[in-house]
Amino acid sequence: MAKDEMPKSDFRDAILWHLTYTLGKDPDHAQVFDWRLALSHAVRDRIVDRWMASTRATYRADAKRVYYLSMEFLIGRLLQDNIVNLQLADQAQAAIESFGLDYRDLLLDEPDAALGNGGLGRLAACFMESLATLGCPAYGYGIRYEHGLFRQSFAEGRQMEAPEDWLAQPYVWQFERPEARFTLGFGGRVVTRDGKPVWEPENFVQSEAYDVPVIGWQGAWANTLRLWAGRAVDPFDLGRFNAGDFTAAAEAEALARTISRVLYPEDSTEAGKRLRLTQEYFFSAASIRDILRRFEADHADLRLLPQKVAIQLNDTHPAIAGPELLRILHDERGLPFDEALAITRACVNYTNHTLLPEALESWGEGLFGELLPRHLQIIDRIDAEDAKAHPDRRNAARGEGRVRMGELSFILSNRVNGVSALHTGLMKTTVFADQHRIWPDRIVNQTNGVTPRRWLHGCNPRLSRLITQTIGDGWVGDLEQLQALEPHAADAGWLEQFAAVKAANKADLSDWARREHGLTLNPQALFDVQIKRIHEYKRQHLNILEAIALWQEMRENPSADWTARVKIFGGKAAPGYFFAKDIIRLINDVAGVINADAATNEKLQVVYLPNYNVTLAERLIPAADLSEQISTAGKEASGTGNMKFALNGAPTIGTLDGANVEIRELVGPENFFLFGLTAEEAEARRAVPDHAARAVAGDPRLKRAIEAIRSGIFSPGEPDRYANIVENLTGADYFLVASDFADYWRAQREVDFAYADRDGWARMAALNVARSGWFSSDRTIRGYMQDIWNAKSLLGQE
Ligand code: CJB
Repeated sequence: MAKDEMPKSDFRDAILWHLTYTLGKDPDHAQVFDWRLALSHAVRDRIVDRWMASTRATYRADAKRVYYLSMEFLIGRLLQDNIVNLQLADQAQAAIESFGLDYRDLLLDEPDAALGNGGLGRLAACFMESLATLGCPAYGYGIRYEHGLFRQSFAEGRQMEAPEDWLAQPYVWQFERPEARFTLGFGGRVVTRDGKPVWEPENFVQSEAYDVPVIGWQGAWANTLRLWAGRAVDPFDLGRFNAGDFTAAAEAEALARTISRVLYPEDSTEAGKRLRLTQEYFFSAASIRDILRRFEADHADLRLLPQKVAIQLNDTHPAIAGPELLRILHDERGLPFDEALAITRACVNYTNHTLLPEALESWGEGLFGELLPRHLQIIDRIDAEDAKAHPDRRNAARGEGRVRMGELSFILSNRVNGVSALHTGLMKTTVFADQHRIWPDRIVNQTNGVTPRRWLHGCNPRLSRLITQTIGDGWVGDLEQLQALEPHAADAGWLEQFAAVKAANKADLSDWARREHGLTLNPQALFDVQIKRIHEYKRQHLNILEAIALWQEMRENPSADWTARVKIFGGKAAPGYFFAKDIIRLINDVAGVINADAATNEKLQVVYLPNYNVTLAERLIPAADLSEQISTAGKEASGTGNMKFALNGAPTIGTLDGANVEIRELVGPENFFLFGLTAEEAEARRAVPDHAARAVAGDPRLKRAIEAIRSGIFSPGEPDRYANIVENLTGADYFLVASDFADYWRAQREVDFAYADRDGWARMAALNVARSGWFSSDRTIRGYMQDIWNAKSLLGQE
């Protein structure tokens, strides 16, 4: 094959061509890595045509574009996702196998792009895929972190963190756009010129764009995820270099690159650092400039902006985009302030993802004013205009010496949304009660969703095949069609096939766990899985307490008919969150003791898999029997893992929190293991003095489990290792672990009982699948398009 004969139609030839001419490798010497890159290039070629057609169609229609601004996009691997969406799986597999290679090995060779911490970042990635699937013209804007979320390992049970390095290899999915640069200012001062305020920044950096195309289901449409990297305005100081000061010569570049160097690993807590605010302004300001550049290329009248632009703030991290847009409209384009404010507000919308007070961002006005002096003035002016219109308003954006990003985002938004029905209701009565009183139409709900292409079709090929054999393949693009499975859940023959799928997935997971971690899992046991960030409100410590109590009871009563269980944990803790790190160590210590107990270890195992990430989730969820969603009611805004488990046939044990409430309504209360206080009861319980001590005193099982931790049997020689946890559980216990323990225990024994009836369990699991179609992120995005963005699909117009 010659270079000028780039093959388009034959996929196998296209791979060979890229191996030879793009990668410069002789097929005889190519490694898995080379073949994976060659395959990726061949796939990418097929995306590009559709990508350009979509962009052209958007320009032609002069359509409204949606801009999704997010500090995090937890993408994971893209090769399989792209192959699945282009429906190239069979061709790709056949081609790769014809070279004598293992197709799955190739897919698994790709590193995870972990540009996010957890739910919020993964939601953004699911949304990008659904936006493309629905043909909604949209751009994602974020940061191209050189290092994504840290790699986790354990040393004597303790979490160790190592830098993640996804860009150490060529990233085929990105297109560098060196021409799309903006120079952004920081610091300096505001002077008055001709009676007008003028910001004179002191420091400058450049933002450089990298574009990742995002292809929708069946390749019908493609959008762009544009990630910004920091670059110096003058990359190199030749004068200093020639004078011999080599370090100083490269200083500007090093500083600029620091901005996009690493993802902050805090999840649901406020980072509050200067670099974080710098990152936030950096990517928000670059995005706003890009949005305006695109708009102004075709429109002269800025008042048309809200008809052509919808901006979504994914939490408050990009909140500064609002004041930045206002500043440009007013200071640089000369619109009157009130008009600039009205236009900004008509374009911007804000999604709240948490009500935890420690996660609500605010900045000291000193730091804020130093970095963004003009924005501070603008925020004051917005507050002043607002106070004029609503004299009884209480929550200004600036107050008590701080700039409060939630308040700011609310004031500057057309719509504000929560991510589950319960969470949206709580927004109205708690954190945003005052704003809701003034603007009763502004808060709307959009319950989260997950993309079925990745979270069922891609990650669970066996179940996907069974579903398609049963009801056809329309469900992949229209998940509510899963309802058609419902009659089959009453058919014993079909249920047997369904149960065989789960058993095979569990066997796969067990094989992998043996190969990778030397673990022997009992595939007959119930696989009970809790995977998510480690946080007190998510209550992994409730789960491990139950494991301890169960183990104690098994030892006491070894001949009873126990349902065998493997409790599987996965998740990272923020490096500075010491309580969460203690929980990790406790789980590992407990696992060590329980797994070594020959009297019980056929019936109970505890496993903590390190370095939980998107890929591990794709492995675990299809193999799970039970989904642990046990947060303190009122604290988990939505959850999205809960949806993935239900969709893959793992019933939930859970509280009435976040989207659990909606999952339970849809799958039916008889197919969901409910326990625990409601959000309202939880609030009331906190007011009871000694609520934890009372709960412990009233529950001998709980008491004995806590005593075991206190005694040091899990930390030989160091009985105080978990003094903090013990003290918390018996003292303040803000997250009500002790209060919910007895009911959690009860629900777990209901699970045991239900699982012992394998046919009944398979039916329950199948009904979870059949009734989870509503949790597609396609449904969520349709909701945003209709209720928030007023954006239209261009499918069929490309
Ligand atoms: N969430 O992942 C994060 N990070 C935050 O800083 C705040 C919230 C999560 O967002 C998810 C997507 O909406 C929710 O499902 C989840 O409940 C929430 O904790």
